[in-house]
Amino acid sequence: MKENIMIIGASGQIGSELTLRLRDMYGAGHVFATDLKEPAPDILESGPFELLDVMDDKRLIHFAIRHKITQIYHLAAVLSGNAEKLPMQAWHINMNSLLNVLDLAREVEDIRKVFWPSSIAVFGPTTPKNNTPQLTIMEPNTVYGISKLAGERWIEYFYNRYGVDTRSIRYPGLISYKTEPGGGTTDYAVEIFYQAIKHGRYECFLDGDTTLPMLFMTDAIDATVKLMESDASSLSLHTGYNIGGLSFNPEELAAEIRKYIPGFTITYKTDFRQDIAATWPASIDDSVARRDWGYQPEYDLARLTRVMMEKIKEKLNK
Ligand code: NAD
Ligand code: AKB
Repeated sequence: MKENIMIIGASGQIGSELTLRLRDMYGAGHVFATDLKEPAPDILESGPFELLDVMDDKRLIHFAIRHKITQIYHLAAVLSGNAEKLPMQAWHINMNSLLNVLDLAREVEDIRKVFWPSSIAVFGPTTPKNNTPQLTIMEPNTVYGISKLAGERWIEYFYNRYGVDTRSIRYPGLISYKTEPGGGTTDYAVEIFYQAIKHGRYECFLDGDTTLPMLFMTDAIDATVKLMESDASSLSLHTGYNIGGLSFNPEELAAEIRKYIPGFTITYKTDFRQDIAATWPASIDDSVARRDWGYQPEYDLARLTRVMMEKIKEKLNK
């Protein structure tokens, strides 16, 4: 059966790269990008795009039927930093958008798989901080984390109750050069490169020793596609899979950047996002993802920094 894939939130940090990868794999005409806002020109030019609000359940169902959609990647959400500014609105968007998509998949027979990203934000202050296990104490105290944990319970419920093939990854902070991040706590690890190249200095909103799990976008996209392509029989989980990769703090990232910009300085002025980061893991045990579907990240901190420096310089010089 030919796949027709719908991406919701295609203009964001992940969607702007995932859409292009899926178009390479499935053919541009089979990957339908949607978002509330216009995407980058390469997405507009390489295949179908439509402005669509995921909260509009009627348009969603018409869209899915009209394009004979078989898989959905639902990426639209309010991220951790922005969610703390408007908690009720963030809860409404994060939960009801997911329920709209799950209900759509339950009703429309052609839709066979749904990908919805979870986050390391599902963990909280009582979770073991180092090498955080797949199954552990989860008492998140941010609205974003609570919505991700509730979302994980819902996707598993739809799998068990209605047979919707839901798949999910608990992404760590994602680092990329194409599209800037959309209001999270790990955003510093992208901002720092732009500020270092433009001004030779950066004022960080997290403390220098705040170690968090991070991943380069190429590894995140590879993991997503690998999970979605895996045989259903190999998957032992239909909640979010832990994936690790890198763990570093602002001080260590700054030291790596200094290899390219020796005079680079970092100063610290923490805000509410430090309190969020303090509740998240420092490193992740991803042995279940490695076992079930062969997760294997490739970028270390040195390689990630080299690519980010090169690509952001190129982008700023254009
Ligand atoms: P982003 O903020 O960059 O992109 C989200 C996109 O969703 C935006 O383009 C936005 O316009 C769109 N959107 C918002 N409301 C919408 C609506 N009502 N209808 C349609 N589109 C809407 O986010 P991202 O970083 O690409 O994250 C995508 C998903 O991955 C989210 O669920 C996020 O929680 C999760 N995630 C991201 C990271 C990360 O570091 N980027 C880490 C963990 C989990
Ligand atoms: C955020 O910081 O909100 C995201 C995430 C880790 O979920 N990058």
